[in-house]
Amino acid sequence: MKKVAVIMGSDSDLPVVKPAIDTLKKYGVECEARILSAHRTPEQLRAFAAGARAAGFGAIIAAAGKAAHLAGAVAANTTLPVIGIPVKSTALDGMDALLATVQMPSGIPVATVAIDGAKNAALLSLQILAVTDEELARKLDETRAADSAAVLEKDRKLAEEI
Ligand code: RP5
Repeated sequence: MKKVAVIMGSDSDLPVVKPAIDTLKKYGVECEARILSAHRTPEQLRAFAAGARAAGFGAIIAAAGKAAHLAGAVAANTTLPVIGIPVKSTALDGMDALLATVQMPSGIPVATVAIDGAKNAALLSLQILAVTDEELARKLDETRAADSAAVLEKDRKLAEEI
């Protein structure tokens, strides 16, 4: 099975990114976590993105805050699917990172999830891998069904209580 890369712009992003790593592990998908920055380590980031397909990756998650050019810089150097996580920082509550991540120019797509939306980033990467992996697709379907059943159970309990 293909691997998923999880890149963060700084070690300070790790608490936000951790749910993505945990979700990938829960589904048994190999992930490689890296700290690489569009601004602080541009050469190393470019080399990683350019070699990612040959290295066996099927999708790349990129999380960054502030002037969040990380996901875009990755996408500029690979045609693997790139999923951007805008990370909330203090000054502008993550709106800066959201706009920097989502507003990509035509031709270089980044699939952007919600601010701090690490779990959805992981799930989206799994759904991408599941296009060609029936076992993974089955696991994702099972989780959806279980999540749905949990909501319906809460709905039933609420109706009983009120
Ligand atoms: C971004 O700037 C990083 O992704 C991080 O979210 C933010 C702050 O980085 P540090 O100053 O904490 O290293 O590049």
